[in-house]
Amino acid sequence: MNRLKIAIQKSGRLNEKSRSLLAECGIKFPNGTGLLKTSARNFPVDILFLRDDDIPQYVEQQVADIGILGENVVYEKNRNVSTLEKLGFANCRLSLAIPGEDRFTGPEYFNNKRIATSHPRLLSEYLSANSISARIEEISGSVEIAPGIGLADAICDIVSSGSTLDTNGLREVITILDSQAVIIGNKDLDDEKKAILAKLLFRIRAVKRSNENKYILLNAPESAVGEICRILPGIKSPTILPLAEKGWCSLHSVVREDDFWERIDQLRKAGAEGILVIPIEKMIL
Ligand code: PRT
Ligand code: ZN
Repeated sequence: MNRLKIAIQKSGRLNEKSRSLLAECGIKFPNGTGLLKTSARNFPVDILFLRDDDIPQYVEQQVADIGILGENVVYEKNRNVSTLEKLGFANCRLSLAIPGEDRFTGPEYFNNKRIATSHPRLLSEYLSANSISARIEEISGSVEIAPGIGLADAICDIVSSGSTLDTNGLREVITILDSQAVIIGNKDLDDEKKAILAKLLFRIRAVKRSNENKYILLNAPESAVGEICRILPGIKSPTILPLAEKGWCSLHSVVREDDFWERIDQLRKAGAEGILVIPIEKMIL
């Protein structure tokens, strides 16, 4: 029986989330650290643990069939692979940052400067698209210390909260790329592997949707139901059940995590009471 080979990061920021995503998809595999390869017990997949930088090449060459990694690495490595699904975690951006005290005049600031980065391809694409001539100092880690030790005048690095830049007296001035974890795939999978992949993506989408949405229950006077249905459209439309108290009903629906608080404010204004919000375990449309 054919098995789909999934590459995930061996250790680092993506490791735990990648493992838990597979676990939430009901895929059971041994949890040992230090493993290079393992097989799921209840789903036809093998899991390879690799450095994220190597995943695009391995997927292109079909050492792995699919892989989970940051978009920044996918674009930087520029291999012949397809992006199959955005996963909504490990959100970050690739940005240019300069010493905090420097005046920033626009992209031309970088003319004739030395910029340290571990993303030389993306940086050089940005520089040529903006007709800037700068020197790229490629380093593999701790990019943020480069200006402090005199290796570079500025940096191009991954930023998430911005606190690393702050600590190192640097200021983010231009975002080159927004990134999140994605699944990439080999372009020539056979039909059997495609079928396993389709099953896996179906589960991943259900997990992703459940993380992006919450189940909401509330009580409301019947007169407010029309307005509340406009605020909470639901999957098809909200479920409405009568309450024992005359003139009142209970409404059940889903609400998106990202505009959740805004919706709650609108619901309270519309007359909703006793609002309960519950995590969703899986969401299948
Ligand atoms: O060993 P391996 O090569 O597999 O791992 P790695 O060291 O190359 O990568 P790792 O584990 O650090 O990051 C993996 C992926 O996580 C990256 O490719 C990004 O897609 C994503 N990601 C999300 C981040 C961050 N957030 C992040 N904050 N990658 C790195 N950082 C670093 C950044 O380089 C900087 O040093 O964190 C610092 C900035 O963080 P803030 O919060 O202070 O701004
Ligand atoms: Zn890496």
